[in-house]
Amino acid sequence: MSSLFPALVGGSVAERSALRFGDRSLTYAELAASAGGLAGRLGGAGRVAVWATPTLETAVSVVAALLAGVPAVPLNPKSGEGELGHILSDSAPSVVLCGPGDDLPDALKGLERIDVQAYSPGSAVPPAEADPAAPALIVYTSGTTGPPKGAVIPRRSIASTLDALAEAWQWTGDDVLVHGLPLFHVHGLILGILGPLRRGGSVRHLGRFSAEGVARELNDGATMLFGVPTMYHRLAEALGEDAELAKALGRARLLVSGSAALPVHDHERITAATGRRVIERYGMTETLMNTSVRADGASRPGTVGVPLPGVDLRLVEEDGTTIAGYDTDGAPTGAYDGESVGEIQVRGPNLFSEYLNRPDATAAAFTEDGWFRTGDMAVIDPDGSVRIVGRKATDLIKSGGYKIGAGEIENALLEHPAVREAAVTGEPDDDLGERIVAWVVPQGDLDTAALGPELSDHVARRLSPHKRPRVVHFLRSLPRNDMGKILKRALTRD
Ligand code: MCA
Ligand code: AMP
Repeated sequence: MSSLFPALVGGSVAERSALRFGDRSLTYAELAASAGGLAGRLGGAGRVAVWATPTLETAVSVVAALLAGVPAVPLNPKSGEGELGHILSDSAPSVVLCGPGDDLPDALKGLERIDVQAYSPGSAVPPAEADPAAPALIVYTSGTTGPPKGAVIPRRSIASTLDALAEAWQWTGDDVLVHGLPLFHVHGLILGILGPLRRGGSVRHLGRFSAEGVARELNDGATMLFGVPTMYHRLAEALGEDAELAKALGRARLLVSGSAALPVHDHERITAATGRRVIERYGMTETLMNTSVRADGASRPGTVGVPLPGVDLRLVEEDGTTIAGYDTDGAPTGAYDGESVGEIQVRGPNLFSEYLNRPDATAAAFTEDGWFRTGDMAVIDPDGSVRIVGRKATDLIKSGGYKIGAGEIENALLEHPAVREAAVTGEPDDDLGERIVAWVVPQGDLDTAALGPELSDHVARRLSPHKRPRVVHFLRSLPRNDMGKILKRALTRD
C-alpha cells in the first residue's frame, strides 16, 4: 500500500501550510521533520497514548505514530478517573505523547512521557510501510452498557474512507478545511486532520468551536467546514443577527455535517440565509464513513446520501430478511420506497477490525455472512438516498454529536453513596440533539436540591464532562415490570 500521507514524503507541497492551530502552524516540510523525528523515537513502542488536546502537538503525535507503524490511542483530556483508568488498562500503552506544558493526571504518571516538540527541525525519517491490515488507531466508543469499547481501526480503513470522501466531495489538496472538533474521535481526528493531510491540503483548527472563528477562516480562504449538528444549530441561530456570518458561509465550497442528524429546520435556516446547502454524511467509529451526499449530487435535507465508493450497504428486517440495498453499479434495489424500514448493515474496506480484548462484542457486531450491524434504522428513498429514521437501542444517547451509553452513566451514578437506584434516558434538546436525563431514587431522605448538581459533577469527574446529566429527577421508586426490569418508557412519559 502506498504511504498514508504521500504529501509528507513526496515534497511537492513542502512549503504549503499543512496544519494551523491559532497562530501556530506547520508546513508539510516542517511536519515531515517533526513527525518524522518523533516517529524515529517510537519504533519499539507497542501502543502509544496521545493526550489529545486540540493542538499542533496532538496532530504531530498521531502522524508520527502512523509513520512509525505504532497504534495510537487518542485520550480525551477531560476524561475522568473511571473512564481514563478503563482505557489505560484495556489498551495498555507504553508511552504517552503530550504537549511540553501538559499537566497529566496520576493515572498516566506510570507511563514513559514524551513531550512532543511541534517544531523540531532535523532529518525526516523515511516512513515505515506497515501492513494495510495493521492497527493504526484505537478509538473508544460507548455501548449501551458497560465501559467504552476500543474500536481497532486499521490503516486500510483510514486510507479507503478518506479516498472515498475525496471522490464524493471532489476534495483536493487545494481545499482548506476549518473546524473546531475534538481530536479524540473519528470525526475531528480522522476526517478533520488526517483527511486534509492525505490530500496534501490544509486544515485550520479553531481550538474551540465558535461562529466568529468559522466566519474569520471562511473569509480568509478556507473552503470547507466540518461540524456536528450542534455547531450548525449554533451557526443557524447566530445567522439571524449576523449578516457577515451569512456572507462567510456563502463563500464555502462545502459545508459538511455529521455524527448525528441535522434537523431539517436548521438545514433550511442555513440555506435561506447563505444560499448554500449543508451536506450530510453518515458514519460510525467502527465503520468510518458509509454514505454521503455527493458534492455534485442532488440532495434533500434529512438524507445522508448514497453509499460511498467501495461500501456495500443493505437494509435488513428483524428476521434477517434483506429488504433493500444497492447493486454493484450503485443503483438501489428492493423496497426503495421511502417507507420500508430496516437496520443498516455495511461491508467494505472502511470497517474496523475488532473491539480490543472483546471477541464476544466483535462477534455480536457482525452477521454470520460478515456484515456489520450498525443499529441505525433507515429507509431508502425513491431517488436512492438513505434516510435515517431511528436507532435500535434506546439506551444510546447522542448529545452534541457524542455517543453516550445510558448504562455507563447509570453505573457511575450507582457508585455515588447517595444513590439507591438510577436510570438514564435521552430527551430532545434543540442545541444538543438529545440531553442526558437521570432518574434517581436517593438513599434515605436527602436534600435533593443540592444532590442534583452534585450527581452531575460526580459523573463529569468519573467519566467525562459531556456525559454529565443535564437534568436530574428524584423519584421514590423506578417503574419496573414483573421481572424487575426498569420501564424507561414510563419514565420518559412522566
Ligand atoms: C460544564 N462543564 C463542566 C461541567 N459543566 N465540566 C465539569 N463538570 C461539570 N459539571 C464544562 C465542559 O467541560 C466544557 O468545558 C464547558 O463546560 C461547556 O460544556 P458543554 O456544554 O458540555 O459543551 P459545549 O462546550 O457547549 O460543547 C458543544 C460541542 C461539543 C462543542 C458541540 O459537544 C462537541 O465538541 N461535540 C463534538 C462531538 C464529536 O466530535 N463527536 C464525534 C463522534 P470547556 O469550556 O473547557 O470546553 S461521532 C464520530 O466520530 C462518527 C464517526 C461520525 O459520524 O462523525
Ligand atoms: P459514534 O459511534 O460516536 O461513532 O456514532 C455513530 C452514530 O452516529 C451512528 O451509528 C449514527 O447513529 C450517528 N450518525 C452519524 N452521522 C449521522 C448522520 N449524518 N445522521 C444521523 N445519524 C448519524
